[in-house]
Amino acid sequence: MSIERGRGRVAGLPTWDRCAVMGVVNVTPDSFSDGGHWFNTAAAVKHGLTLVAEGADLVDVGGESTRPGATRVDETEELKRVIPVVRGLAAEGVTVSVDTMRASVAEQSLAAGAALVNDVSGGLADPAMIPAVAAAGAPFVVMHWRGFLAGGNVRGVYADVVREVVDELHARVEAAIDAGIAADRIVVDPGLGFSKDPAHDLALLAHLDRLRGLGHPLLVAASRKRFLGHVLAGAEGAPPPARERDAATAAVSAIAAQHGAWAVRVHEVRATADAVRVARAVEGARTGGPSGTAGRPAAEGAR
Ligand code: PMM
Repeated sequence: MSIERGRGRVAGLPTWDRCAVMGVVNVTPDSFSDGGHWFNTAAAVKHGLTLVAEGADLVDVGGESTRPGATRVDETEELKRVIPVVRGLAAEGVTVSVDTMRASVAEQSLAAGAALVNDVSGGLADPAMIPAVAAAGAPFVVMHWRGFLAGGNVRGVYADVVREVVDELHARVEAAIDAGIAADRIVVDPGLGFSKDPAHDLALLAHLDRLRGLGHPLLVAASRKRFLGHVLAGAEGAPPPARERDAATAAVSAIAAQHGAWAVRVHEVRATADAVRVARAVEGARTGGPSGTAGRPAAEGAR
């Protein structure tokens, strides 16, 4: 089976002949790596459209920081941040994903035109989430999550991180299917950096095949994360700031694409859009199949 055939398709979403690129728009004042920059509706919509022009296939809109120790925003504020941006991007024909742990935000985003619900808690933070997604018939990202992190990383203890993440994701996927979400609408994500240290993140990236063994399309979200800072710093050095981790992020995108990820979630799209196309071309050369005909969108002028 070629990587392409094994990459999987998500019912209810467009299909791509390569790893898809999910661009991130965080409508938050305090997000981990790009917070504060797109913190109003017009700027956030404009940024989402720029990401599409640069090669994003989907745009993930979030209104709540998932940074360790971040205080939760209340529901009204999250709705106020997210819904107009979802509506604005969907009206422009963008395939929008909503990054939320709240069923109400997911429901209203779907009503406003979102195509996919991305819940970093895998449905654990809000018991109404999975029933709401099931009722709407929407695709759902189940991320590996061990709970909110308020000080310390007490939940990040593993005897075998790959096995435990696979088993815990499997349990969440079963729960989602039992509650009525169609199996062909479920995407899995190892949740890099969530209750995981750099060695855990690297072990998961080294075993993407085991995650793909879950039998669902795989989303990899490494963008600007702490483990990349750790890798770039080396043994003694100080990690570069989040915004200086984009080349490293694109390297992970190439690795993820080569190992059959369905999509990668990134803040800086251009380099990753190139990386997934190169991975597709190499895959085509290896299998003798097509090398991927769709080039980058017309971002040339903007480069
Ligand atoms: N990470 C963040 C936010 N949303 N969604 C998924 N599916 N997987 C992730 O790993 C993930 C996510 C945190 O990163 P950010 O605040 O820099 O966007």
